Amino acid sequence: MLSPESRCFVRHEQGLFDPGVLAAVRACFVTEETRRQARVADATDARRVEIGAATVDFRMDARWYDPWRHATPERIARLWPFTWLLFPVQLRHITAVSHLVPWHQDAGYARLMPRRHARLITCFVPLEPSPGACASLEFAEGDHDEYPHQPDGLHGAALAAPGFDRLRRFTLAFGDALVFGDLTPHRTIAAPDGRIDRRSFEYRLVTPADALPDKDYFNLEDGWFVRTDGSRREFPL
Ligand SMILES: O=C(O)CCC(=O)C(=O)O
Repeated sequence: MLSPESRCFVRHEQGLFDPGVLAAVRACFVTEETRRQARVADATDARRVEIGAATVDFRMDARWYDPWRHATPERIARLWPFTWLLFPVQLRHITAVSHLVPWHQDAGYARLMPRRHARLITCFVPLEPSPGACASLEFAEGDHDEYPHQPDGLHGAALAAPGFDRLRRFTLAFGDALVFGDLTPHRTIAAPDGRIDRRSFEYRLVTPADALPDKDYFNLEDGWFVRTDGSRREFPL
């Protein structure tokens, strides 16, 4: 269980996902990637591809929710009361220095959205078989207010002058995730040997009370795609 009040935390969730299910989902990612990353819908999609993020077409796939469908209630309860995933999930395959996301708080990105959730958390799921040997995330510890953000190259929101003194990194195994609040400063870091080649999912979650009307979510507790008006569908397309 998480405290809905705290927006500044990071937790290493060990064994959140079934490694077999995650491996099958990773295989789909690898198989589909080239074809669906070529389906660039517009200029925004083109910018996503330039920073290693997925096109809208690639993000629209029911299989990206399989890791949650197969997670046990006990594991899902670790994230409670954040039980609604924003649809669609973000996918990333970073392969270049320009793909490294600079220091930011997710609240800074949320401000760029036309409609903003009051608060959200992120569940970062690395998809390479040995995540500890791949590019990952670094976090700044402590309590932080929301800082001003500005664009940095192709990245929409970055902290202007990050000067954090207490930094934290984690060594993840396949099936682990990092769960963090939307005021937790973080950035992408290259692998310990300097390589940049990592696929991942970024699931963003809200409490049902913070969900926005006329928007789709995936309800972790029953496996349906839901809206605040009570409607539910198998997949929102
Ligand atoms: O995938 C990455 O390297 C960065 C992800 C990130 O910054 C985020 O999920 O907020």
